[in-house]
Amino acid sequence: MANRKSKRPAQKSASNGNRSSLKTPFSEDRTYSIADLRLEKPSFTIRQIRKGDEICYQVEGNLNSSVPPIRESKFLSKQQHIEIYRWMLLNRKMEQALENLYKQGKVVGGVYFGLGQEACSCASAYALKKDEWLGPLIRNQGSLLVRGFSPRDIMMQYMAKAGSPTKGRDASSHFGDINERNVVAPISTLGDLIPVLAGVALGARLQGRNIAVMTYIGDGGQSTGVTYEGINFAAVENLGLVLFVENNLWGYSTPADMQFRVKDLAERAIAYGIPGVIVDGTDACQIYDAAHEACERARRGEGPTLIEAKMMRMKGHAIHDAAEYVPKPLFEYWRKRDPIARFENYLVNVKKWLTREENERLIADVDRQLEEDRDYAVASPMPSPESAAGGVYCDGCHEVKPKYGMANAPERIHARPKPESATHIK
Ligand SMILES: Cc1ncc(C[n+]2csc(CCOP(=O)(O)OP(=O)(O)O)c2C)c(N)n1
Ligand SMILES: [Mg+2]
Repeated sequence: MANRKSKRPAQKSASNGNRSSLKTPFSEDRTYSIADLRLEKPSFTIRQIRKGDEICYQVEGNLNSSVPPIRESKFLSKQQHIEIYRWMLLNRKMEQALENLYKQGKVVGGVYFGLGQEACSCASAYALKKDEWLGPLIRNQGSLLVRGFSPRDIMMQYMAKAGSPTKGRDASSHFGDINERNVVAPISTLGDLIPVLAGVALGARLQGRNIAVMTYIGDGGQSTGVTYEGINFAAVENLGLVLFVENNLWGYSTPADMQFRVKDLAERAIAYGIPGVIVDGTDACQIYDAAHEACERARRGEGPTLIEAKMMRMKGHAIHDAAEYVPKPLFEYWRKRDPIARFENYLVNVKKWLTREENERLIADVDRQLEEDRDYAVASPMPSPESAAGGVYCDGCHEVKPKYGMANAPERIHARPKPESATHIK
């Protein structure tokens, strides 16, 4: 995937994982390339302008291009397509239910949405094996569903119910499961999940296994120092980190065009010496294929992959933010590229893998599940006041056991591949 031979002439520049000829790991002649799976390359920029006393954003470029088709997956079966579609629907409809619960005053705190990003959350997490690890961010509720949390768990969490994953001690998404689902809880300090997940991969390797570990970082969060440190550590140690850079064009109210000078954030991979891939973040097949190849590379012990998913945050930062600063034509452009509507059209009309009736039944089934889960969550009790001080600090309640075997330091030396195989051109 990312390590494709470039057609461009050799250039002399900094060291990179995507070398075209590898007689030695530090050959003088280097060419670099970033794989790009997209079938459309949006070309517009967002500029800050002054209108009288007001500062606002304006979008310039071609916003009238036609919607691209879904890219055929190299790996997914018909059944797997339908499963991913169902996860995406569940993701979207659960967030709609959460929005309603918030408006009814039943949610404690805010709600964060992944509207427009469902393909990225669901199809990425779908590429992991059950015994591998995921570190989601706050928008990746779809990833949590795929890893086995139910809408009931997530809704109860937002309502701080006694039966929620944190038993009412946190009101949004700071929960994980280190026993069954192998999910590291989101860390609000952006970027910190990256070294933590790299550490999980290192831990597995010390226990004799090369596994894939997946996490996410936004276009805003990727600027943090710890992002660099975490990716670099994973790169140097050839750890199986699969990092999705979710470029949704906004970090709070700052447009991506005002956050970094590189054209594509996947280019950052060049400086880390690892493969970089660009995908259309609204195309579930592209997301899955890039994630699958990166996971396979991780399992072979060949190290990390950086995947930039380009899409658009279709709501404000959180429920309190009406996103008034986003130029309206940008919403219109991305609404036409809705990941669920496009995937539905692909399955029903292009592939004809779902009849209209089957699709309607599937949607009704998702609605029924959500209704049941919402009713259960609403009716379930709040924690008792006496329980407030319990379960805050670990008092030996978390027995941390090796997952894959006993740690064995010499194994690590054998498991770690030579630099050549980590950067080899396929
Ligand atoms: C290190 C750090 N700095 C600042 C924040 C505050 N903060 C929370 S979300 C956010 C915007 C993040 O934007 P982006 O990374 O693009 O993710 P998105 O919200 O678009 O998914 C910021 C600045 C934080 N949580 N951590
Ligand atoms: Mg962003």
